[in-house]
Amino acid sequence: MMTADLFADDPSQPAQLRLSSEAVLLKGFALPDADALLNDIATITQRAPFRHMITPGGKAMSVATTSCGELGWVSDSRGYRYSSTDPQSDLPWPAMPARWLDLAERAVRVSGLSSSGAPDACLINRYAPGARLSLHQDRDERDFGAPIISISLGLPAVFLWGGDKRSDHTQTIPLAHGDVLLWGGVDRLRFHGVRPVAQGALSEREFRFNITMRKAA
Ligand code: MD6
Ligand code: FE
Repeated sequence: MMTADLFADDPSQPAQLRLSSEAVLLKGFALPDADALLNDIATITQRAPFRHMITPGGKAMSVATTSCGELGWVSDSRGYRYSSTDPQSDLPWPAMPARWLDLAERAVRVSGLSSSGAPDACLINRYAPGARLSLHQDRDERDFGAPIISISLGLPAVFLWGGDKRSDHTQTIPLAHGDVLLWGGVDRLRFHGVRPVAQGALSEREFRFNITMRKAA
């Protein structure tokens, strides 16, 4: 059950919704930074372009992916892992912008979740209409003590929030431009995914972007 915890006496504060005991959705929390975040993505992807990684099963992901930070998440025929270099260029990933680390710190503080430290890895996803992410757990990190911090930008999406087992019931959570979702602690290994992103209206943005910061090492 999702419970709304509105800051009733301060209408300037966005809503905070608790999905589970240690999973929190901060509606619109990144809105003031959204244009700057999209500009940062444009800069990062000049050096580390979006690409459709191949899963260990041999299929190209529908989501286009890149990374920034000390470690980047990569997938190929050998599996999923973190790498300090971009396998496409053999160069280090672009640095995580200070603005992103600041936003992560503020989101963790506002959410009240505990954290073993600042993120050192950041995955950037680009969803064209139709792109999706099947149910999975984030378990390639060495440290599960820090929450996953997920920022949604652009086209809206439906996030699937499952349990500790793949077969557990999933809730559907609408994610809009500027929303920040965090999950840690006892909820750190929850199954989650993204439904196929719907086509936007003609005037709307072309893509959904997702920035996911983690502490991987
Ligand atoms: C999202 N991405 O794009 C959420 N997790 O909204 C993920 O959950 C994710 O894209 C692990 C590895 C790659 C991912
Ligand atoms: Fe994930």
